Amino acid sequence: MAECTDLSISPSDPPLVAIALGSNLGEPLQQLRAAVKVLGQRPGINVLACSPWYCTTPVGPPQPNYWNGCLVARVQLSPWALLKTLQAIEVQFGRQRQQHWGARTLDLDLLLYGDRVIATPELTLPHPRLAERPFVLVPLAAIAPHWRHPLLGETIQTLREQVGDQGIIAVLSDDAGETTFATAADRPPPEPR
Ligand code: A4P
Ligand code: MG
Repeated sequence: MAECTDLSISPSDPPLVAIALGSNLGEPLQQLRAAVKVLGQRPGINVLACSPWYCTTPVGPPQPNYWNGCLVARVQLSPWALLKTLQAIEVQFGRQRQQHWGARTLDLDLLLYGDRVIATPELTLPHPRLAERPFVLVPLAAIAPHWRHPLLGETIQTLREQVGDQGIIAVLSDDAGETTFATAADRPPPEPR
């Protein structure tokens, strides 16, 4: 029998993936929460953790502020099948691709798929801009601080500390049915390593 050298696709250990969510059109928070629910209902996707939601200043052309978050899931889909699923859900939520980095009702980016490295225009893993974006690293570090970037070798927490808090305006947590809201400055400092 052929040996399975790619542990991330071992059937007994479905791979962990990290997905970034963003929205700045319509009702962003409602859309983001609904998108998490829809994702978790898809066959082969088991959502394990979802970050708080962060209000962030837009990167790109002038447009409204974003709400951003991240989730971690176990999946029984290939990276390409998962990307197709994410794109279908974006369309379901009224996503229209009009302008590069322009405003959108829902953006779902595949950030990490285990430790897979893929370099094609259709799908690049890890996500090519993951390591430079506070609006991705701050939420991801809240739920997956120890995950190591497969190319850079650094943990998400280290990368998050390197980029800082620029553009993070506020954080909103849905934990235990309660919503707490704080400006970024209210957050406690990171624990010492
Ligand atoms: N693609 C390749 N790799 C991936 C991947 N890992 N995940 C391809 C998702 N898609 C991937 O994506 C463009 C193409 O990338 C697709 O054909 C896909 O096959 P898209 O979703 O159609 O377009 P996009 O999202 O406008 O492009 P892009 O370059 O992915 O934009 P980003 O990087 O997602 O940036 N500011 C704040 N504060 N918060 C935001 O969330 N988002 C953006 C969009 C800009 N500014 C922002 C935010
Ligand atoms: Mg995108």
